[in-house]
Amino acid sequence: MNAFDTLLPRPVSARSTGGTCRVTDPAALTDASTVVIDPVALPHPESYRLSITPQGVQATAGDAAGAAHAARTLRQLLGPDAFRAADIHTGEWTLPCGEVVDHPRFPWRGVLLDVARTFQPKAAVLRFIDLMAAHKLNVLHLHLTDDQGWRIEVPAYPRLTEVGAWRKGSWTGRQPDGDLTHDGRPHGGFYTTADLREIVAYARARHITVVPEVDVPGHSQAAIAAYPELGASGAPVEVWHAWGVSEHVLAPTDHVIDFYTAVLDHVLDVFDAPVVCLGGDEVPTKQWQEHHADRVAELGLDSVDAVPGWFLRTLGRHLAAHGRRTLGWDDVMDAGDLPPGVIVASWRGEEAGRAAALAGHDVVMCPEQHVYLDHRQSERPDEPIPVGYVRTVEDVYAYDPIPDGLPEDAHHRVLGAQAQIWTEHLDGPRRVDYAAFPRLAAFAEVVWTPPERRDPAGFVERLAAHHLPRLDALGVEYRPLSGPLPWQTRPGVPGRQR
Ligand code: TNX
Repeated sequence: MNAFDTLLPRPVSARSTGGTCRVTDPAALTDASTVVIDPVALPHPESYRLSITPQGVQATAGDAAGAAHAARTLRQLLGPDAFRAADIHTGEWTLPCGEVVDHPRFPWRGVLLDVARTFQPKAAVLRFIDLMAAHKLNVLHLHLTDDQGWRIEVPAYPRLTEVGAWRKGSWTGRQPDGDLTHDGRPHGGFYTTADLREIVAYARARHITVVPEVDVPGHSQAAIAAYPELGASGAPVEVWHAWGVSEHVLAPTDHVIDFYTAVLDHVLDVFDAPVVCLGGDEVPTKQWQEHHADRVAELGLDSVDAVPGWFLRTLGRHLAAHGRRTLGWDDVMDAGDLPPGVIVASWRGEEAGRAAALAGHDVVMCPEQHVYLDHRQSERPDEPIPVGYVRTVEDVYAYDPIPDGLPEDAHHRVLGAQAQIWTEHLDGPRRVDYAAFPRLAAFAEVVWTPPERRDPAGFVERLAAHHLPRLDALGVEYRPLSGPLPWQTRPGVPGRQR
């Protein structure tokens, strides 16, 4: 296998021409600012071309993102040691000679990182952005609010983080069965406005868009704990320490809309993404039935089932007035009155994505059956994650983002796909590594590489021989393909089985 066959994600075309090129300044070579931009020669978004001869390297890109991709491909061609930041400034380096022509299959190559269930410190988020960049992924969906924690400082409402960012413990097993015992270890944290500006700028410099999520009208118990008047029942609640779907939802009042409009104004100030996610998933209607029947009638809604749509429409109008689009989980289609322009995140399978695309909506494919990376990776009794279907790296690799049976003239509605890293059972960045990698490497190829260039038969071999050494060099604590799990061999890192 020549070096051009080891690239991940696999390029549109790559061939070896034999021989090598000596590199005297690898740091400059892998700096995107040295790449020539030529949008006429390379009109496709994010495209780049490499020509490596014994005399030198010619790197051309269609745009700045393409230049970054060119630099990332060159780093892979330099070999795994080029991923050790300290090493790249010293020593002798060579590149294999050859030609690469490349651009991504989809514009939305996303990863959701759930920082609400388990807070990820800023440094961990920045590191995660670097890992995404190395895999040519370009959308970081930050799940910032949920029942178990509110992670974004909002100056107008300090209790959101003073109260809402902290819980007294975490449920450690599967879903709760009524018995709400927890581990007794307080958990929390939040990002200041300065932190978030830094994260957004850091991502932008790597051509990654950070899409913020503020989940309404369900998954809101942490906000209700901070400001009980937001809640549909009016009763005081704690930040939740269990997992699952909380019955505590937002009240369908003007006060709540005003409150969230102010929250969104802050979000719009901090995040520059053209898209904001308003959640909309898993909303129990019981509290509206009990406490807000008159209000639902006054709003002219047929039933409580229409309340989530009312939230989405009302807050989505505010986003649209500021030039941003709304992203919602596919539950937002259940009431059948989805406003035009809303992007649907198809998570309960492919059906919602197909239906939304046929109805003229843009969609991001996130089916839990394929790309939920919080799910277990094997049936082994020592596999640490207690939930979900078994999803192996091969399963993720086999996924195709175009829903089965979607007519060709609607394919352009599929913006791409997104892997989800929910963190109920990942208690810190190390466990996030374990869940994300190497499955996220397989996902990177799903969203980047044209179908005819995918290699289901050879992928795992390529991964084991060539990409896991890159992840080792990056210090990623991935799940090995076989053998002991990382914590079963500590501290014996050398000779660890992949
Ligand atoms: C469903 S995906 C959820 C999340 C959970 C996840 C666990 C979605 C929109 N809702 O709140 O974290 O399952 O796999």
